[in-house]
Amino acid sequence: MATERTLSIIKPDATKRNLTGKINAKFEDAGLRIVAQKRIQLTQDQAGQFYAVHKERPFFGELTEFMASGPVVVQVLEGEGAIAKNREVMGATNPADAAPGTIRAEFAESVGENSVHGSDAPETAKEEISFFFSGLELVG
Ligand code: DAT
Ligand code: MG
Repeated sequence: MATERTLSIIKPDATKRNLTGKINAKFEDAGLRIVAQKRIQLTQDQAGQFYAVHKERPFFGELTEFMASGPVVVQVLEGEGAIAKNREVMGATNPADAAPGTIRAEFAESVGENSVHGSDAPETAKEEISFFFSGLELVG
């Protein structure tokens, strides 16, 4: 499998609880390399642009309000099959369904406040990485 890059976000529920290091250890233990990372505060409008694909969903307002409720850590993870591997380490969207040992099983508070985001396909990974990072911030 090819080396890939994916966009990860450590969400406000996790940054508030000081879990960035514990979550990053899960990525690194799974062989994912953190090749870019920054802590930022999104506006609700920016969160809405990022999650535009969900704008017709009933939880869109709740989701964008939550994503703007505190700092997030946005990061680029790299590795063999990084997109699928990251989704595996994250666990299912709803923590009640997440496999034991996954980030969401261990740390997520609810389906909405579920600690992490990860891109779901090569095309979205590319778009999401360029949403947050310029070429200069990404070492080749
Ligand atoms: P994922 O983050 O696993 O890719 P998704 O793309 O379906 O999940 O949804 C994006 C985010 O929206 C998800 O991480 C949390 C929120 N969300 C999804 N379903 C929800 C629901 N039923 N109620 C509240 N928030 C929800
Ligand atoms: Mg998704």
